[in-house]
Amino acid sequence: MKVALITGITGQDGAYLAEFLLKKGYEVHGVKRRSSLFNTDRIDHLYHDPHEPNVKFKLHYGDLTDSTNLIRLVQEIQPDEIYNLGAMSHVQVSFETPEYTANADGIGTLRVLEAVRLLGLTKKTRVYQASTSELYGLVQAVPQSETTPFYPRSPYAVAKLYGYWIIVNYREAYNMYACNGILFNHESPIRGETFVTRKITRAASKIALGLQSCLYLGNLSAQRDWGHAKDYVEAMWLLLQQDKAEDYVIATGVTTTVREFVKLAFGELGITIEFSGKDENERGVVIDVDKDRASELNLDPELLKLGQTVVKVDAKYFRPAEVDLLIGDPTKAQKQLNWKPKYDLAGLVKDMMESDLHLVKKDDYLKKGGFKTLNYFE
Ligand code: NDP
Ligand code: GDR
Repeated sequence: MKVALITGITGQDGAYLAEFLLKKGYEVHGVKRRSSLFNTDRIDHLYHDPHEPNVKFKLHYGDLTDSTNLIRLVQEIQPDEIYNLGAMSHVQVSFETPEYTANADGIGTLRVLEAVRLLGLTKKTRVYQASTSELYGLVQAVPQSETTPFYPRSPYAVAKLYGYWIIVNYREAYNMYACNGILFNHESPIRGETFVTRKITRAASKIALGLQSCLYLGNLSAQRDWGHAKDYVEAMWLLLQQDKAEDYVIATGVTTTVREFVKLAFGELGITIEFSGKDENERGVVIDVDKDRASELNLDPELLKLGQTVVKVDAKYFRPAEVDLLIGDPTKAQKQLNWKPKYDLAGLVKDMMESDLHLVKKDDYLKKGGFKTLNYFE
């Protein structure tokens, strides 16, 4: 039985990857941070009481900023594979916490590699690094492939640049099986609520139920290559199953603006949005409501009025330096890993909207029953 160690197990990708590896028969260990509230929502369904026999899923307290902790965990677990997914992963927040981001995302990667090296596990343990399309930053060429030059545009991306190169360096210097998955944006129903796709799918659901009046966004013209996280965790695993460690771009090859994503999300609810105005004055207005779709979804078709503004721009969401256009070239992964995503953008939006509409309806039901519902901040 193979043993895997995942940092960032409580995050979107950690949860899907853990599920994927358990299905493959792995023993899965995850590093979770101590927090004052439970932070294991995404993986609770995988958890078993550790007193039961043959438990295959184990959690350990730890942090990427703590090398002795990482060394101890790697020593105890003796993993065949480490997936380093832990990171302060929000680009905008990295402008506010640049030093912490460098420590966790950049030096954190070094700490994982050093744990493997110092414990003499370079021949046994393979390391996957969660690298990112944010490395490309300021557009040099499109579509972006493994050979496109990097030009990071945020403290997050600069920290990840260190992570990328230290992986390459340890591979070359110590002959380790260490590789970078340069993953383009990937989303899902369990995506963090402050990333733009999830912010949109949740807000569209709330607006359709009359629980929110307007969605405030930043740069509507940013273009992203959005895939589904379920497809992308399979690629992570494939990267560690090859004869030779190499770096790969994982992407769909299709790019879409934030504006278009908004239209698709509302479209799932039968609500047609049209955008007008420029820059900070741009707004999204309801121009049609499909009554059949509304009744199919048990929504009130009269709730939204034609001409009603449901999307506005708030400059507070603009970034000090933006990444305007990402579109990946996944040819190498398709050819060498035989990797192909199952979801397209329409499938992704549908999956996220179904889930968020369900969650918001549940919240609404609780609220109407006089129960306290969750507050969401972003
Ligand atoms: P999430 O933000 O959902 O999850 C990040 C995880 O890292 C969480 O488990 C978080 O713990 C943990 N973490 C944060 N700081 C530390 C720390 N100091 N020590 C240990 N763990 C820490 O991110 P995703 O799942 O979306 O992304 C996974 C990885 O892939 C990240 O490294 C991200 O930068 C990278 N990436 C993501 C892409 C995407 O589109 N999703 C694309 C390309 C790369 P907690 O739950 O306690 O906050
Ligand atoms: P990104 O994802 O920065 O690409 O990083 P995010 O969803 O935060 O932003 C995508 C684009 O949307 C624009 N945008 C907004 N973004 C947010 N969060 N909130 C808004 O209100 C908003 N309005 C417009 C942004 O400016 C940006 O252009 C994600 C993370 O998962 C990283 O960890 C990962 O490395 C990259 O994807 C690939």
